[in-house]
Amino acid sequence: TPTAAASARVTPLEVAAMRQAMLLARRGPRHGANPRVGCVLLTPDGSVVGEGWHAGAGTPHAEVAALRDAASRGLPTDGATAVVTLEPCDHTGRTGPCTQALLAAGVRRVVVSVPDPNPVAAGGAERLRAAGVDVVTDVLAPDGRTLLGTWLASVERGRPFVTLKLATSLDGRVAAADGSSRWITSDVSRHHAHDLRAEVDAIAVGTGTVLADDPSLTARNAAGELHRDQPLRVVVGHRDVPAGARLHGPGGEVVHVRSHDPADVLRVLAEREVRHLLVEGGPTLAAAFLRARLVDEVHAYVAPVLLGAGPSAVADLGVTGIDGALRLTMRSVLPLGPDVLVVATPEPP
Ligand code: AOF
Ligand code: ZN
Repeated sequence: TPTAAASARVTPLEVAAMRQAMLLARRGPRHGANPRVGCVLLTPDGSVVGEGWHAGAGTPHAEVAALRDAASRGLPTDGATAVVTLEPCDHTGRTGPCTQALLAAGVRRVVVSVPDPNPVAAGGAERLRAAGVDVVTDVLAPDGRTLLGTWLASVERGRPFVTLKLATSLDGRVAAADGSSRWITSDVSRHHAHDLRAEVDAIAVGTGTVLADDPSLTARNAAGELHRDQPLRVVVGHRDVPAGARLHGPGGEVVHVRSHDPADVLRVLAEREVRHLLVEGGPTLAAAFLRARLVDEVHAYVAPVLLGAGPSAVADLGVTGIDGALRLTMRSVLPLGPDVLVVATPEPP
């Protein structure tokens, strides 16, 4: 395996520095256009001279932050080893290329966990080797991939990673026969779902849900206060959003995609560098994403409530016989107060 091959070429101090770099990376935000990345700079004898992490798009990359840390401590980086969780970038995006910064600082060796899958930024390892730097990749790669999470999945797919959220009664309904839907699940489940909103880049609902429920689609804490970063609010469908809708209140920017095709929605969002989309309903939008095989993960909050009538969480999927059922793989079941959260993933197409 690449990991075994890499481990033969790294020292125990470098592996320990990689674990530290991964902890540093976790200080960065889980959401946003950019990945979480950490970097530790070591002298040739293995002492730490600088540490850095990436705090989100537009801020310095982890390598540059670590070089600045060393400079601010008055410690030399000449001949140093950079241990970094993602392959250093070789492009000028919102900031300059990390390859150039590392070379200018005299770094002679670079230890990487995961190669950068983003075509515009990739090529750093190649560039550094061409400049005579010793580069080792795939160190603790499984942990490095876990750290990158939905960012990596999104870049690999070339579209946002899609989580479908359902909140249902035990018999799979999202509202009673008269349309009333507040509150099927408990406040424990609702707070949990709000934490998920704070982790994603965008939340989508159909126009039917806007008209029926008038949601605000904001990420709030248990006290009802808005988080600092708010997800983009995406309305899908041809009907207009009423001028007085709660969506027009404080929160993230509102984007209206006048199409019923989930692929159109993902295209618009990919252009805006959305990496993680949460589809919150209603049943028509959920079915459209499922039929298009554009759901990566389902989060179902299920309450011990029976309604016996009323709309189900997912509209017609075109399944006429049991052989055509959409089968998912159970990933986890989490009790949440009186409810449970089921996380399941569809079979890859
Ligand atoms: C690195 N170190 O800490 C991060 C990297 O627009 P920019 O300039 O912020 O570049 C964003 C891309 O750079 C991002 O999509 C990913 O490929 C890479 N992120 N690279 O060398 C870092 N965060
Ligand atoms: Zn960079």
